[in-house]
Parts: sequence; C-alpha cells; structure tokens
Amino acid sequence: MKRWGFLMAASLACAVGAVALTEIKIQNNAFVPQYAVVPKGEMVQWTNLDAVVHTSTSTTGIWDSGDIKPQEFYKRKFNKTGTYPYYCKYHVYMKGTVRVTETAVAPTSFGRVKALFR
Ligand SMILES: [Cu+2]
Repeated sequence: MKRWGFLMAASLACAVGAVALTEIKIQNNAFVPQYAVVPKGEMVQWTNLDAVVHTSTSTTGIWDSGDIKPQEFYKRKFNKTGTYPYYCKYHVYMKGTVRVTETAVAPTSFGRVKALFR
C-alpha cells in the first residue's frame, strides 16, 4: 500500500512540473532496489528502515550521505547520466548502483516503476 501511495505522489509531482523522486529503501542491511534506474535531473532518496545507522557513500567519492539514522533519509539529485556505484561505510558488503539515463519523458516512468519493484 505504501508503495502505491508513493507512486501516486511521484506522478502528481510530475504533473505539476516538480522534480520527481525515486526512493531506495535501506532494509535488512540492503539497498532496495539494489539497482535503480532514474532519468537525469531526478532526485533519489535513501530511506533507512533499519534499526541501525547506514550511509549512502559513492564508491568514487561523488557523494557521502553521512550517517542516515533509523527512520531518516538522505536525498540528492543526479544531473549527469552515468552509472554510480555506492555502498554503506558501516557495512561494506552493502552495495548499490544508481543508473542515470538521458530521457526525462515517458519511457523513464516505466524504468522508475521497474526499478521500484525489482
Ligand atoms: Cu549500513
């Protein structure tokens, strides 16, 4: 139910021209989805659903969220296409990838939905 609520919110954001947002959950010491595809210019939000602190830290030093406490989130906008691997500083086996694509129109919403349900 919560997922659908989010999807609806994302669609509404699109309709009014606001920046869309893709959520990556941090759950059971894993990033969900582990591989997220987002269109250029979109916001990605990592939400920590665990009871311990995690981070979203770029493998190549582009960003570091710092501590994301339980029930808190970190978000950043991806303005350039590319493939961005990241991990959690406290649990180095926690790895994820954000892939940023060129298209910002119709096909990307499909990609976004796919990424969410992966
Ligand atoms: Cu962690």
